[in-house]
Parts: sequence; structure tokens; C-alpha cells
Amino acid sequence: MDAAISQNELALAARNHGLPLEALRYPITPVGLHYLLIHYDIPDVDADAFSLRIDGRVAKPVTLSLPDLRERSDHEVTSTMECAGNGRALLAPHVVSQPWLLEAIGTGRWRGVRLKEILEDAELLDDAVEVVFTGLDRGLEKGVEQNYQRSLALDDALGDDVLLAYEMNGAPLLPQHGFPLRLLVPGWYGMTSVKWLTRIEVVAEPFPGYQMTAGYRFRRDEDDEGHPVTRIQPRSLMVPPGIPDFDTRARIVDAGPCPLQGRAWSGWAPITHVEVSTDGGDTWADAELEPLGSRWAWRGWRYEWNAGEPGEYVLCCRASDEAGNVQPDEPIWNVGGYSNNALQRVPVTVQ
Ligand SMILES: Nc1nc2c(c(=O)[nH]1)N[C@H]1C(S)=C(S)[C@@H](COP(=O)(O)O)O[C@H]1N2
Ligand SMILES: [Mo]
Repeated sequence: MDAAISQNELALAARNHGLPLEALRYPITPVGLHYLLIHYDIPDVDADAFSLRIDGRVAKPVTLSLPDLRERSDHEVTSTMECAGNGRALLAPHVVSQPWLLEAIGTGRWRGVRLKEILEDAELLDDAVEVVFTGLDRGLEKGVEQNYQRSLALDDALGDDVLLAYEMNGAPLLPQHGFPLRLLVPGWYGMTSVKWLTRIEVVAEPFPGYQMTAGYRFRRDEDDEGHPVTRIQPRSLMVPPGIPDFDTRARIVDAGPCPLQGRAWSGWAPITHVEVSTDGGDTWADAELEPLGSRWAWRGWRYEWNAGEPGEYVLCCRASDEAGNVQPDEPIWNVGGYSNNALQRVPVTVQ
């Protein structure tokens, strides 16, 4: 955390804002409070001229307009999205990229057409193995000029809740969230959900694009080929209690009862436990979980803390999921700074 942030990283951070953690109070994140991550520029899109092309290893390639998509049967999914780089700025040694602390998170009510239905209508050929999604936005990464592109294996692309989404929280997508159309892949880190989607190509070989083979891989060092970043690891975050100091954001709490609340999520399996510690992780107690809601949405929790004696405290929380994944005490460092889901620590002064 000591490593200085460069002006380039500040430029990224100023464009790509996070969720103010007090907004964890809302079960559905108000659109303007949802985090943002945009690799290049928000493209200039003419909705009337917009089309989505579906081609490649399909028997019936097709081009769809926005009205074509909107007249099909729709599906809504409440889904928590997290950037794979969330937690990056808490890693040591420092990793240079968008410097997220813990705020690259949000939950939307996404509406659109099931990708599965579009692919079924296009009739996949027998040699189809992956689906490549291309956005309208274009830029350079490490010298490679590209449109933002990601692929998914066929099985993942055919998931029931994978959407071509045109609405977020009951309104058309905003420009920064992918207007007029984006992919939404619940349970996967955000990089999978391609915004400003304009082409879906079914391919017979694994797609070797930059965002698959150079970006978004867990690598121990520069020579490691690594393995792909996929689903969201479990995490719990709390609404920071009390009031903040402007300069440091340190928390000040009055002695006495101090109810804690937060939310927890995992892309692998439903959340089964959230534990809270008020002594920096020495002792733990179970938080009370809200009933399970949408499989893909975060789960709320509460914990009745009695901030008895004035002094310095470190509050922690950690989530576990049904697949047995638990947040680690310490991060697992990797070259890209992905998926740091070490448990949250919130220093608090009780006065
Ligand atoms: N076309 C396109 N899609 C994209 C991106 C992008 O830069 N271009 N960023 C990805 C990343 S890294 C994340 S975390 C999510 C962020 O979605 P949001 O800004 O709507 O929260 O969008 C993904 N889809
Ligand atoms: Mo991301």
C-alpha cells in the first residue's frame, strides 16, 4: 500500500470510478453508483444505425437491429459484477494498472435477450467450440491495437442467465455501461461482460485475442503462461461504520452499540457464511445472513457489534461459499494483480 500511484494510474482511476462503500446499503446499486471500467474510450454510438452481427460457425448468420432484439422475449437477471482487478492496489509489490482498493463492485437488474436463444436460432455447427464477443471500442494495449474482445467456451455461453442486455435497473443502458447492448455473464469477473457489443462470432478454435492470452491470466511471473481468470472468488464487504475523516477516510465510531452490515458474493456457489472479527482477525463470530435471493446477486448480512471501550479496533469480515471457497487472510500475488479477495480490514477509532 506504500507504493505511490503514478499520474497514469490516477488518470485511469479518475475515469473508472468505484462504488462508494456506503452504497453497499442498496440491494440494487443505483446506476450512477455502480463501478465503471472502460479500457479505451466510450464509443460514439448511433442507436438507429446500430446492429449486432451473429456469424462464424453457424448455419444461419443474421444481423439484428435494436428493435429486432427488443421484440424478442425478454429475461431479467439481478447480478453482482466485480472487476477482476478489485483489490489490486492492496497488493505488494505494487502492480501498475487501474488502482482499485475494494470498490470495483455493483449489483444491477439487467434485462435483455437470452444469448442461448439467439445462438439456437443461428444453429451452431458441429465444430463450434467458442463464441467471440466484439465491442465497438478500440484502443491499444502494450502496443497491440484492438477492439475490446473476449471469448467464452460454448457451455458457458449457453448458460440460462447469460444475457444480451439492453436495460439496467429498468432503463436503457447508459453510455458508460455499454449502450445500446452488452453481454452479461453472471458469476464471472466483469471483463467477460463485453460492452457496446456489435458482433458475436462462433469459432472452431480457442480464440487467441489479447484479452484472453495476454490480459486476464493468473501468472506468477512474466514468463509464466498462467491460467485464465474466470469466475468471481468469494468476498464480503461491510458498510464502513461511523463517520470518516476527510483526509484519511479513517473511521470514527461512538462507544456503544454499533450494528454492522454488509454484503457477500461468490461466482462459484451460493454464500453460506459471513464471519466478523472486531479484533483484527484473532476471534470470529457468525454474521446473520439475509435469505438467499437471486443466485447471482450478493447476499446481505448483519452483525450486532457493541463498541464498548474507547480505543483502536480493526474490523474484519470474510465470506465462504457452498463450494468450500473461503477468503484468505493474505492476498495471492500475481503479475496482473487479479482477484485479490483477501479479507477486508477496517481500522476504527472508538471514542
Ligand atoms: N467493450 C468493452 N467491454 C468491457 C470493457 C471494456 O473496456 N470494453 N471492460 C470490461 C471490464 S474489465 C469490466 S470490469 C466491466 C465493467 O462493466 P461496468 O463498467 O458496466 O461496471 O466491463 C467489461 N466490458
Ligand atoms: Mo475489469
